[in-house]
Amino acid sequence: MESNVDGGEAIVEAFRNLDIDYVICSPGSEWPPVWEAFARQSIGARPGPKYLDVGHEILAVGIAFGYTQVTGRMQAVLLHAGSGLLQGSMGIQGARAAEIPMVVMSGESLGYGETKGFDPGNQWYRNLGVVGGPQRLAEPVVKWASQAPSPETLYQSVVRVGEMAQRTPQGPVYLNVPVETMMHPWLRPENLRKVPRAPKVQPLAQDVERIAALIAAAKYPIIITEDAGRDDAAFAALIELAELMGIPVIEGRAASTANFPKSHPLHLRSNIASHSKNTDLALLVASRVPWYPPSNRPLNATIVAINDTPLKEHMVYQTMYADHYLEGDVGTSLQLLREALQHNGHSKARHADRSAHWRSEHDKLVQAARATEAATSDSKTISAALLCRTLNEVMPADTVYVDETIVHSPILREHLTWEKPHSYFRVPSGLGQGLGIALGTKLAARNRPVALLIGDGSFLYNPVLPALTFSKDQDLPLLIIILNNNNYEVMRRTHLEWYPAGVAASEKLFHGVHINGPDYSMVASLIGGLGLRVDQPHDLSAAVSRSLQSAQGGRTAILNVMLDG
Ligand SMILES: Cc1ncc(C[n+]2csc(CCOP(=O)(O)OP(=O)(O)O)c2C)c(N)n1
Ligand SMILES: [Mg+2]
Repeated sequence: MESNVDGGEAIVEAFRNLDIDYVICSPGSEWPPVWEAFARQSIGARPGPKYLDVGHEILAVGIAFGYTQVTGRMQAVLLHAGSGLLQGSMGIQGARAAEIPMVVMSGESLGYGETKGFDPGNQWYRNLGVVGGPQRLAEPVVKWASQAPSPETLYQSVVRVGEMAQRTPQGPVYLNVPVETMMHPWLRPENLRKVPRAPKVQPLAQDVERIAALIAAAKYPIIITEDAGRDDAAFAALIELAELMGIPVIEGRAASTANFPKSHPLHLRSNIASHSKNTDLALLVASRVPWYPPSNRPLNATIVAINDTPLKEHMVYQTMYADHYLEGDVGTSLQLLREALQHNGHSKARHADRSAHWRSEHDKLVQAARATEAATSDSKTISAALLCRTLNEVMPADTVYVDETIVHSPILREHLTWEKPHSYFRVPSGLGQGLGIALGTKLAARNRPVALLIGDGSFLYNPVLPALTFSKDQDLPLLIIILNNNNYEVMRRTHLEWYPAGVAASEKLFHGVHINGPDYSMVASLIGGLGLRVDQPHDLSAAVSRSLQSAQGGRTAILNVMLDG
């Protein structure tokens, strides 16, 4: 047994055995026991997670989010008391919705300075206490929230939250660790072991056979997906199933990632409505909100939801009108379906006609998109389509795009090209998370260029200075491209749509849209980065190239692109 260690060591030891790579902390005065354990880890040159200090909670949560999104590996986030937890709660809520496993912890003091020989600091008595404990604040945005019961149970409590976070549906789990519990001596048990990762779960064979039979019998099957590409194996399995049966793949409006190669002949972009009348089988592959309003479903189709957790507890209302469910790991389910169909005599050759038909539809859609991009050639202003065209020309094929734009997001999804999984990530709802998620993405994918595409309003909502500081300090250069229309354009469009003949429309007197921002690119100079503002279409390509070079050379670039709307 190791002597002289306390609860701080128990926590870090649990992180080691949970295989956590990074402990991302927005500091607070409860954490000296954990810092002491990290100091011991450094001095002893022991293997273990790397500790990172971050200057804002949204950033800390976003970095963990972005890293896990790319690697699939759960990380730990340490926040401060109730206040830091509240500050980070928008990001934690985003992680819950995106099913990102995460251990989130903060502390409280239970002794209020009355324990002989230990003063936690009078701030805990004056300001920091939360009636009922900080877990009350976390409850609505995590899977499970509670207090570590005692020093003796602390290690296993941390292990347990880590294990829970990785069970389906994956998500953030919160543990409150009182200061006194962390300061209490801990006798490390001798037989501590690595914690197993959550096993994958697969559907029953008879359910797979039943769905395979539906696919085999369908005349006009379609696949709709939003999240299949989160997992490399599911991305690959989706291609194999689609190719075997000649089924087109359509990405839903809520697609959160790159789910299918853009150039694949079975990729039919995102127009679900054009298939609604004729499809007789809609396979919803990791697709939770395939059509809107929810009742606007394909009426003649059998609907099959294929997902590990098709019914999302974080949603207030959700119906897919599913006739069948295939539940379990998505990649495994798709692979089992393909194997069952192959076993029953299906082959690419047998469905070659259907594949050829969809190839020609795919070609038409691609041509239409290229034509829209080409039409920007002699434009006097910069449109989002021109920006996409330029990015397609200049950026390397392995670029990862992180998207925190609003009105431009559908244009980006339509026009940007990518082929590999993890080439695109949509930032979850709640403006301000883009920079953190982009930094976490870069932390996980240091060899790939990471480009954050962000609206000017969205940029304002981000903790820009802490993010730039972290980027410089941790050598995580980003390419930040601001799609600047100098307003909250979505608010103007919403107002106009609701009141087409209203006073605001006739007088051009809109509220809720005003920004009048500075040249945001200038903040790059604070960290020795490159800042460029571009107004003219003919300057765009060179500006993107210079920004890319800067980021590739280790200096974050901020490119402020003045758009025409
Ligand atoms: C934290 C938070 N506050 C407010 C909103 C409401 N909101 C949604 S979009 C938006 C405007 C974003 O502006 P910008 O990034 O410039 O995009 P544009 O509307 O110009 O496309 C706002 C304020 C939000 N989503 N999240
Ligand atoms: Mg804007």
